Amino acid sequence: MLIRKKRLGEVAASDITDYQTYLNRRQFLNGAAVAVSASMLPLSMAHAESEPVPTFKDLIKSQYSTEEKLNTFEEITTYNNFYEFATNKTYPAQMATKFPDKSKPWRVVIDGECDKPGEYDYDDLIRPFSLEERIYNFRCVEGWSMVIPWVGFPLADLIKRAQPNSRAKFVEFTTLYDPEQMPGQKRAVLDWPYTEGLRMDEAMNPLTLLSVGLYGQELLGQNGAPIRLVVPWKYGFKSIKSIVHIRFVESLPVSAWMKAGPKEYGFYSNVNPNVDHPRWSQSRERRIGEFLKRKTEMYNGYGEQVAHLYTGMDLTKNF
Ligand SMILES: Nc1nc2c(c(=O)[nH]1)N[C@H]1C(S)=C(S)[C@@H](COP(=O)(O)O)O[C@H]1N2
Ligand SMILES: [Mo]
Repeated sequence: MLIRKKRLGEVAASDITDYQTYLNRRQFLNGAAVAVSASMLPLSMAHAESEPVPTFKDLIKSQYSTEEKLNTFEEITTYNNFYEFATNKTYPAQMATKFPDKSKPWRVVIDGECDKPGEYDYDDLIRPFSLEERIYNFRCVEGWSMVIPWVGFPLADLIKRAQPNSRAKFVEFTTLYDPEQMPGQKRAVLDWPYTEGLRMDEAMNPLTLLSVGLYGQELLGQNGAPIRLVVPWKYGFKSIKSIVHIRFVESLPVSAWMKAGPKEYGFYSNVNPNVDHPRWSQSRERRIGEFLKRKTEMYNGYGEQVAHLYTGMDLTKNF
């Protein structure tokens, strides 16, 4: 995949029209919804009631954005993976409508091998960081993919603020553990809470984001509100949702998926069409909304930005 390089700060007309076209179409659908009762509408249209409010304004498309066609807001918010709510793809949207509970503060702890650890309320955490780069990411997971206009900031910005020390080799992330809010955690499908990890250089790569929104509005529960990771050259499960803890560590963090299936889920999980999952081929993917499968690209098309991180490594061993 070609990533069109753009100078920072350059605003293309399409950056604005993507979202404006979307809003106009929503308005039209809302009009139609008055005539037909919501229960008669297909799921995607019934969604018209929860109209996105563009919370984030004056967003500028990042130089790393792809020009590929975006998936729709409906697709992105109704086809999800979020085991804390359900193990299928459609229930998280229905189960996470009240998540996270707005009456509870969302706290994020940053600690481990760093000079400036801290515990932040969500608003304080994100306030210092610019949200003006909207990155059109592209995830590819177990045969499906989407193109999503994430709103977020580079994880590197937060890492610099925390000032990791020389022992910090990896970053470990942890999702909220609260079975009352996340009923899936009452079942032992994974070793809760969900955890993930990145090597420090992966975490510092400018493509690695902390995302707080998509399509100009705050993240919905099913997409990992209020803050989640986005690592576009890795399989989807690396992009951990609803983060409450970021920790700098010396040794390789064992993620929830590595514990669940060490032969199937490695630490790196870079998108690689040449290395199959033990139970399925990873050479092709279905872009949600398309009928025919397309070829999966090495590093999900981001090789130019990330291949250097893995030079000299055997990618069949370090899967
Ligand atoms: N905490 C948590 N994070 C998670 C998951 C999960 O079950 N729990 N699923 C992962 C997987 S497998 C995928 S494919 C992506 C899906 O993100 P999306 O629903 O926003 O498309 O989230 C990832 N992050
Ligand atoms: Mo996934």
